[in-house]
Amino acid sequence: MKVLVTCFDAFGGETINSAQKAVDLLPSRVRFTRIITAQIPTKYDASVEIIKRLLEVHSPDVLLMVGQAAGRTQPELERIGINWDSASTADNGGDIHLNQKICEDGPDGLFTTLPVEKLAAACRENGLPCNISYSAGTFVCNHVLYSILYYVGENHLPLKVGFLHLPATMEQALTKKYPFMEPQTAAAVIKLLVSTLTNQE
Ligand code: PCA
Repeated sequence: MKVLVTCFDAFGGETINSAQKAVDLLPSRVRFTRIITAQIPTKYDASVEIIKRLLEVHSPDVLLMVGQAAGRTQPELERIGINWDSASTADNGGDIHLNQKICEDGPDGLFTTLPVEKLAAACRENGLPCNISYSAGTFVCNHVLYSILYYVGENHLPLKVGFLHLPATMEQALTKKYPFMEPQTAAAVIKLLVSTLTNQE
């Protein structure tokens, strides 16, 4: 099995992205599964195009996108991407999307295709916190999640797609009073998700 794990670069005035810190710690294999990692720019359009290209190049069985959601108390697997962009924060290309559909003809929401309940339970059984979230927000992460779910569905691509949002790191919590999780623990959560998916093969 092959899993593509993506993360984003720092955005919104931060100097690091907790997702990048965690993904940087991943090994290239977990059990019999190959892990390919890639960092994506936090830009509405470029991020989607880069992930589409990575899917063509690597043909993974699973795409797990990982993003930072400062303020969350624990890692959360997203259940759904919604067809809506609206954030006053500019992306890393200076683009601001306010109150607009992502895809004019697309459905209002698209569910992720990983077994999120089972995966979150597997993490907890192994002593790692993980929960389900029903909103990936309305910024770049949700945009990418919805766009890729739409693309994979329209093109009948044989891969499962999921999204994990991570809390801030301790370093980020020093200046803002975020709940935090260290990258080593966040990486352990990602590894557990991958090995649980491998066990299901
Ligand atoms: N988090 C942002 C975009 C990039 C990232 O890591 C979000 O939740 O939309």
